[in-house]
Amino acid sequence: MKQQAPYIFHGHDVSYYSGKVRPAFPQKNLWVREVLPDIREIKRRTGMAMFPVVVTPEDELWQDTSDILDRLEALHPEPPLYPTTPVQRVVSYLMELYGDEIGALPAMHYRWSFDESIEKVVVDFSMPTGDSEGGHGFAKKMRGALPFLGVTSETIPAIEAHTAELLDHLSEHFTSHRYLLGDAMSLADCGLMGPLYGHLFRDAVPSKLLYTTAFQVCAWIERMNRPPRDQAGWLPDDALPETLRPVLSTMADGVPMLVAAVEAIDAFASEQAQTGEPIPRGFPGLVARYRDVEFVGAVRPYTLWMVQRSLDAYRSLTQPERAQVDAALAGTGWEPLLGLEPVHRLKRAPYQLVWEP
Ligand SMILES: N[C@@H](CCC(=O)N[C@@H](CS)C(=O)NCC(=O)O)C(=O)O
Repeated sequence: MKQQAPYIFHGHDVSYYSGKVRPAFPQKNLWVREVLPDIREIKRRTGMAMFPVVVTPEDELWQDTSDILDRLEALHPEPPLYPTTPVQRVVSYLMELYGDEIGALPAMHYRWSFDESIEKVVVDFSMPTGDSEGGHGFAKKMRGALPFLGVTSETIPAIEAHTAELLDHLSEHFTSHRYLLGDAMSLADCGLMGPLYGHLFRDAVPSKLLYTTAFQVCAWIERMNRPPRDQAGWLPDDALPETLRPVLSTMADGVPMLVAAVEAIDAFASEQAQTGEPIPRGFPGLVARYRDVEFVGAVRPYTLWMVQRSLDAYRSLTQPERAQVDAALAGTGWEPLLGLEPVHRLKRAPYQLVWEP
């Protein structure tokens, strides 16, 4: 589709979810203009003070990174970000799910548990407005919120061990492949940029960790933001790179949380749907295993909407295709997620989550 005007991308360098969408524009050779989020305008148009958003040349407003990527793919299918073969397609959605829902744990910890990271990010937040005090209130609120996000003295060792292991496996992988599925960017890479770019690569404490222990991951981040034109494609025959299995296994540290969240949302749904009230963004009560510790945090109904994306991709397959996916993921720890059968279903209409009848 030929563009008459640029896409307007409301994003921020140190924003988690902006990092996920930004690479899609150069990858698809689209004309884009990035602006700082106009929160008042976003709230006026969507009811939600949440970014990134994209305003199209036709003045439609797209909110939510998964929705944004789906729409870009539908309108500009070449080069594709979404594989159509069973294994690579399901794995892409699972990695997007990891990036959106589980990668937030290390991202929040490394940004808000360390004075050094806070000092830098407060400046990063304040620069666009020129109000040097502006970011301090937010920083204080976020630091105070860490226990509610599940970042506590009990879970921090597990979060750090998870991060170190993930960076090791990714470094190994990117030594022989330029992207997660081979030699072209995919939805999986975009999803992983959420935690890795805005937080881990840009914040003071984790950026040192990346620079000193994960050079190949830094090189991938650079490729994502400035994608080279000579990408050759994903591995042939729907294969997964050998080096991706350990990455998937470490990512599966988050599977018990996702399963517990879906079960809790399902249990909460029947009564909540009767009330006719808007669906709350979160409620307490998530308890799950995370590596060798017990994780206690909030249940967010949005998690079900994200999990549905992977389940829909898996369930739309034929039986033999599902068997291929099962074989590829066997032993990685993702099996319980694909086995979920939530009774309730959420949709976005157009910006808020509502139960599907
Ligand atoms: N699920 C949303 C999450 C977006 C999100 O949480 N964005 C952050 C900035 S990176 C935000 O606006 N947070 C404000 C809030 O949560 O109220 C997406 O994928 O777009």
